[in-house]
Amino acid sequence: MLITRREQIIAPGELAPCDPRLRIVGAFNTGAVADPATGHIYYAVRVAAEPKAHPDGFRLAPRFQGGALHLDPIPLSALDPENDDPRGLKMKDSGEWRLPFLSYLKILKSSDGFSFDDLTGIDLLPVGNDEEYGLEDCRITAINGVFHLTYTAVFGDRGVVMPQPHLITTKDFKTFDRQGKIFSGPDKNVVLFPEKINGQYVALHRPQQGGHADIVLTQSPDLHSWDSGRHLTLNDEALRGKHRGPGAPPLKTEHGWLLLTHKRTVNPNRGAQNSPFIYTGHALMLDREDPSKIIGWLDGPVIAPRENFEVNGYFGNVVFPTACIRRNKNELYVSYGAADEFTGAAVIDYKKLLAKMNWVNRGPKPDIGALDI
Ligand code: MAN
Repeated sequence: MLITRREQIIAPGELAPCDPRLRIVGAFNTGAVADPATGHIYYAVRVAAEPKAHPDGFRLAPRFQGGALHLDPIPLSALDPENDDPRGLKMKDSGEWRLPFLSYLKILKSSDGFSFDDLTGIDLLPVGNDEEYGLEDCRITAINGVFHLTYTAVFGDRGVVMPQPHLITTKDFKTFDRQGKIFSGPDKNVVLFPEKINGQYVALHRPQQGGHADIVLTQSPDLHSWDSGRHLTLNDEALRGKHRGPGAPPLKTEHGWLLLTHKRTVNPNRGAQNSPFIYTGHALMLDREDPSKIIGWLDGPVIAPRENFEVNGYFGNVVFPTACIRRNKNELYVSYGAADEFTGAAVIDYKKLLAKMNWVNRGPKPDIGALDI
């Protein structure tokens, strides 16, 4: 079996909200990193919180501004009854959008990757107008002993929900330095490589260009000014997907950079209870020296919604990988969002993954038995 362990590790009901007027509806899309000093794993959980109650005839839409939570009343009659996506509130007349939830990050720690002694953690709440709808989908990369938290800051830009990647750095997960915006939106899913390549920081991101959403590799001398980037070189038609994005920060291996991605496809079995899409996790191997080149890939997903907590939830049928950590020679530890509600963790048999991958421009598959991995 490719996946040897797979569990729900965090549920929203286990966490206390940052404000008594809110209830937590999601604890998902959780970035994770191993602390080299202790072997503990630090997490940045995306907490999504909705107003606990709504006045009759209204839906409250949360917003965090000037250090305070605001709940804006929207008459139910103003909402588009045709919109069936629970992730957004669409106005009937103007077509404008608000979010039904506020997101923020909760920092937690685990010694084994599956259990937590304390779920109180530290909350990173919105700061500044360009975070008014929250902080979403954090990934963590250690670069030169500094943990880099890249996340999507979200705000309302004339009725459009605008996602922009921001950066927070920390050395100890106790004090945090807000570095602000690192890419202009609409853009999401920034993952940083754990070391400079050819003297430059390297990132993968998923800018939204004319409805097309795909993975772009870009470089920077300082993490703030980036070159225009290039799409990952796709050697196989099967890899082209209109909606895919970086999942976990790339992991350095002896074969290249192992990258977990997510991909959105239309749910063929969509019924009244089912979400319109399925989100799956995939695996690519990128060239060590030129990571814009895909040198290996897995046919089909490495992980797809299967367990109850992945299939049923706030937005069902979503598996959204956000961290990939080498546990030992043979095991990868993956944390992922499940159904936009829970955090899952899985252990993947690394040798089997390599053996199942296809390799391009490399002749025959590497002899997995002989590899020192
Ligand atoms: C979006 C992401 C995530 C979310 C998925 C699935 O693409 O930004 O926040 O988990 O959709 O709903």
